[in-house]
Amino acid sequence: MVSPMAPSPRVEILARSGINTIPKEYVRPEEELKSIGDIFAEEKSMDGPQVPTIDLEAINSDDEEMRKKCHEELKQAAMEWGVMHLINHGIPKELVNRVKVAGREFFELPVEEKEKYANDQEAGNVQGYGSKLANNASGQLEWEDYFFHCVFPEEKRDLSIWPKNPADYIPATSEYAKQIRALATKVLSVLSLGLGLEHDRLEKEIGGMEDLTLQMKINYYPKCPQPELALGVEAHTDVSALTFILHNMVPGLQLFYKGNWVTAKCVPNSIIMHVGDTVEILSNGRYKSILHRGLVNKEKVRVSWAVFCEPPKEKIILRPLPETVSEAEPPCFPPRTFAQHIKHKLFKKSGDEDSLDGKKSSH
Ligand SMILES: O=C(O)CCC(=O)C(=O)O
Ligand SMILES: [Fe+2]
Repeated sequence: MVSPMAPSPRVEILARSGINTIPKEYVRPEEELKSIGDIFAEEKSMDGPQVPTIDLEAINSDDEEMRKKCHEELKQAAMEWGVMHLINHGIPKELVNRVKVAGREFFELPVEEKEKYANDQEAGNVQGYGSKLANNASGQLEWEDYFFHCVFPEEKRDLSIWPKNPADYIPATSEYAKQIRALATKVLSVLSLGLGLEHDRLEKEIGGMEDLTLQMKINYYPKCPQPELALGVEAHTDVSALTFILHNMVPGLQLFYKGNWVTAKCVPNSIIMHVGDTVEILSNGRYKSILHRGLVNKEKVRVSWAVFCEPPKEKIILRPLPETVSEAEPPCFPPRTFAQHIKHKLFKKSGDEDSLDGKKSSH
C-alpha cells in the first residue's frame, strides 16, 4: 500500500528532468487557477494598492517629531496591511549579502550533498533539507524545496545540522540572526506603544530574550515549466509573531489585500516584514496577519530567506491582551498556546479546504 505520507521528490530534480508538464500533485485546484497569472507582468503593474514601504531611519531618533512619524507609519502599515518593505533597517548590506551568498552556494551543491542534511518529518525532525509532504487527501504539493533550522537563541541551535559548506554559512547566518533579533525588539516596541502599552510589553508577552525563538527557512523555488498551474507556497498566514524575509530580487510574493492578490515589488536593500498570527491575536486583531502565497516562474530560480520569530510552543497562552479588549471590542480569538493555535489551523484546513483559519480563502 502506498503510504499517504510517501516522501515527495525534490522539486529541483523534477525541474531539471526536462519535463514540459508538471505532475498532477503540483496542479492547483480549478478555482484557484483563475487567480494565478504571470508574476513578471504583475510585478511591473502599477495599478491598484501597493505594499507599503516603511523607512526605519528615525525609529530611535532623538528628534521626537521624526521618531513619532516613523512610529506612526509603521503602526499604520501593521494595522492596514500587516506586511511591509522595511528600508534603512540598520542591518548592513554586506551582512545581508553574505547570508544570501551562503544560502545560494548551499543550494548550488549537488542534491546528493544536500540530502545529507535531509529532515525526517514523519519522525518529527523538521529541521534540515526538505520538501512538502503530501499530507492530505488531495496530495497537493508545492513547487519548492527548503532548508529549515532554529537560529536563535544560541543555546537552542543545533549547529550539527547546519550546512558546513560553504564555510561562511554558520558565521553569516548566526550574525544575521542576532541582528534580526535586535530589529524584532525595536519593531515590537513600536507596536506596543501603538497599542498604548509599555514599550517592552509585546516582547515580554511572547517570551522575551530567553523564549522567543527564531527559525530560518530558506525557500528554494526552481524554474517551473507550467508556472500558471502551480504555487511555490500555498496561501497561508504566518503563525509567528513577526517574520522577516530577504529574497534574491526575483518576484513571487503575493498578498491577499481587500479581496485581490497584490504582487510585492522587489525593493532594493529592503527586508519584508510580516505581522504573524501571534501579534494579531495579542492585539485583538488591530494588527493584521495577512494571507499570502508564492508564485513561481519559467525563467528564474527564486530564493527567499524567511526568519520566523515565534513564542514558545506550550509555555505561554496567547490571547488578546486585556488592554485591547472592551465591551465594544470583545476578544476575537480564544485563548490558545502556540502549539494549539498551529494544531487548530492544520485541523481547520484539512477539514475544510475552502477555509484558511476563518480567513477568506485564496479563491
Ligand atoms: O518566498 C516568500 O517570499 C514567502 C515565503 C513564505 O511565505 C513563508 O515561508 O512563510
Ligand atoms: Fe509566509
